[in-house]
Amino acid sequence: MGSIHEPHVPTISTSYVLEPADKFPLTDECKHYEGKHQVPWDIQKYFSQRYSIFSWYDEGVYMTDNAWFGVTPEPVASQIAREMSTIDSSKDTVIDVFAGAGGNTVAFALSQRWKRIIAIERDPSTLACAQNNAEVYGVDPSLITWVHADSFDYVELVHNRPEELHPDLRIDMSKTVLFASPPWGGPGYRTDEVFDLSNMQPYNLEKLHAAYRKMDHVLFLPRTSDVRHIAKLAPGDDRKIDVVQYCMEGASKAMAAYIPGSCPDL
Ligand code: MGP
Repeated sequence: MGSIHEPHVPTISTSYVLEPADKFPLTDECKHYEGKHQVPWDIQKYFSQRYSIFSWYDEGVYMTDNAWFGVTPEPVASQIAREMSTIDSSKDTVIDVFAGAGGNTVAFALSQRWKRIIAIERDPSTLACAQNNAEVYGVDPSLITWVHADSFDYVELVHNRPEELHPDLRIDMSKTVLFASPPWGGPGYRTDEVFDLSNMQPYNLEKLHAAYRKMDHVLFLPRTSDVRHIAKLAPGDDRKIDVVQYCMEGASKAMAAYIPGSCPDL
């Protein structure tokens, strides 16, 4: 008996180095703690502040244990989103390069200021939490393009090989603001009276600046960061960097530096 031959239809598939992420499933690392007794000791302080971190915590917010240290509390994330809303209206895209559990991404989305939000997270469980939390907050899913990647790889592709990015991840740098809330190397920063940003781990100020300097960007940094160090990043004598301290209940939580991009050919 002869075999049946299917006609050979060539398929054209285009694969990109980075593509938008699908919905990631919650994993065992993604937790919604309901009582302090369930919470590891080193994050119990943050659990006590859970409603200032996410006011809708009880509606089903999930976080990984590592995300608790760095997530931006909701009032601060909302204030930053309000401040960034006043950035010149030619900008229509914001990139949250360290999306974490989604605190800032959700605030950007709720501000309704941005046509596109690109949110990058390299840990799959943390990304799953962020996607879940955006849903909890009722964010329009079409507003956020999630990316599962190392954000330095993404930024490098944006600058040097944009054709290797899926079209939904390509951006016009002149219309984009980058927001970076990087890891600070844990809560140890608090022991320094003035925090030396050259020592920030795993990415110090020089590394962040080298990656972002061509774009308008906002760096979210320890409250005691050395502002003289930040001032050196201004891209010219006539350009200024705004540094804002964000406080809750009268005490600073962190600062943000609003840094203009330098000319692309610098
Ligand atoms: P904190 O270190 O817990 O200080 O973080 P706090 O709450 O003032 O504690 P106290 O005991 O000194 O009073 C304060 C805020 O900084 C957190 O809510 C986060 O928004 C932010 N934050 C803290 N860490 C360790 C990080 C980090 O590593 N990365 C980022 N991006 N933000 C962080």
